[in-house]
Amino acid sequence: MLTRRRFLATAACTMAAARLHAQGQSKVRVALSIPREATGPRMPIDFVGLSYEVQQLADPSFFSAKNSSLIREFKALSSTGVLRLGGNTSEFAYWKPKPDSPEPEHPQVREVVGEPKAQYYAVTVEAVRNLAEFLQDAGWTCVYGIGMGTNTSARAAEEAVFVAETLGDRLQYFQIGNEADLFDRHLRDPKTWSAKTYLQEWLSLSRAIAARVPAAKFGMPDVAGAVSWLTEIADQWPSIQAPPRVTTLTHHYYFGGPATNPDVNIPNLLKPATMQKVQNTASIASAAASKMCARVRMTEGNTCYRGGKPGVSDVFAAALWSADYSLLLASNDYSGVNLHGGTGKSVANSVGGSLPGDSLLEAKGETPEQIAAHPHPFYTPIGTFGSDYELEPVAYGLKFAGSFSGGTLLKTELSTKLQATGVNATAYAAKLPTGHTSVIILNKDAAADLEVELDFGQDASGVVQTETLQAPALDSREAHITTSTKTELLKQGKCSFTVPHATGLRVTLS
Ligand code: BDP
Repeated sequence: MLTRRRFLATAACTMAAARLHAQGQSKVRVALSIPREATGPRMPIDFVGLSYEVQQLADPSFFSAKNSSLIREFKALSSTGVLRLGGNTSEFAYWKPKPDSPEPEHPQVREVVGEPKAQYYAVTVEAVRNLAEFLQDAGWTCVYGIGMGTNTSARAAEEAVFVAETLGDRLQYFQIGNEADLFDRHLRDPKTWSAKTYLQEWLSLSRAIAARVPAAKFGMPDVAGAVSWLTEIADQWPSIQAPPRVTTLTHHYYFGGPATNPDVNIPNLLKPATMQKVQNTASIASAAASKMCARVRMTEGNTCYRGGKPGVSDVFAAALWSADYSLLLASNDYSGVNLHGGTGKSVANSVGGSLPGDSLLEAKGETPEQIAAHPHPFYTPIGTFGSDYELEPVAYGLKFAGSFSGGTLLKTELSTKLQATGVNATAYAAKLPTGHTSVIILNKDAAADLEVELDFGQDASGVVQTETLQAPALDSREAHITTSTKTELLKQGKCSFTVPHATGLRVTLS
């Protein structure tokens, strides 16, 4: 069925496709040899994840077994994903153990434009019970965010006890505080706040939790951008007496922002230099994690902070970005990626009350009806439309990358070889749990098509199947993953494919 929203999107993308066609296209040939041995990192089966604001729990019916259409979309994205609860709003939640528990006193915080307002709300036993049922039905686990900015050790521990009991094995670990590297803006004294002071506070909260929940595991420090904190913490770790159990080092990543920033555009999002920066951060983060015998997870991120940018975050380019981004992190031994999203209201509240992307659309003259046809927030992997939910393009990229979950990556130079052709493309390969070899080629180029010859080795044999990540154009508000019904036989270990511009192709040899 063509929904009203889809109709608007289709009209926009037909125009975009025509525009790209007019730019003219070229075809570039390249041969790629696929190594036989899987010597790279293992991509966990729960690599795929989503991140939501804790404030989403203020409506206990959202993450509940009754919200079956949301569960349907979670399952469509992954059968074994990880829901991370956190975000700026997590600093203003308070635990309400009983219906008549009074609201606690809150400390004074500074109000800063663009930072969340100090709007306190309760997280209740009902919300946590419903969350447990939601996770059970979706087949997902949870990284549960407990506030740090305005919380107390006693309340944190009390909440943790109930969450651990109620979520059971659906709980992966606790995270305490969101983006503490930015607390100097509104929640702590900028003169004294540092990775060191953070660690002291974190230790007192996590020790209070571990005292009541001895099996508690933690992910930290969940920084916005200061990955140097991961290194500092890893360096200080050996001097900490009996530290709580940290399984994961975490950080966030937004390509750019806010929506009003003209540099947040499709060419910049997809250009190789963007991924080079991601690689630089990933090298620092995974080195810190290996010092602590932990893994890294990118627990919150997306294309454009402060709620995303229409025309960049909610279009097919975001799908190619998220596929590439996720696979690059997987190649750096990350345990997973949680793309941030949720309802427009919860994310608007997390950034001070409104989404800059909306003002952009108003200025462009979009009608309220046209504006409502965009997902809110603009980057959300699952859009909310009335009482229904839809997977957005950015989620399709994550899903496409997630097809390697459970597999072991092959260490390859495929991306280097592709980039030497001058085409903006990357490629990754994995040995799947089935033993089959699978290759993903992401042609992010706006114009050049690729003619790829894959060489699996002289004695390789079998049939190849393909899956395509596609849309009419980079700026289409849609994405599709299509499995070809045709299979091909390898000839002398080789097979050839066209990967059109702005397309992802997955080739699996079985
Ligand atoms: C992150 C916050 C999150 C916001 C997001 C954004 O943790 O709560 O929703 O930025 O700006 O820094 O979109």
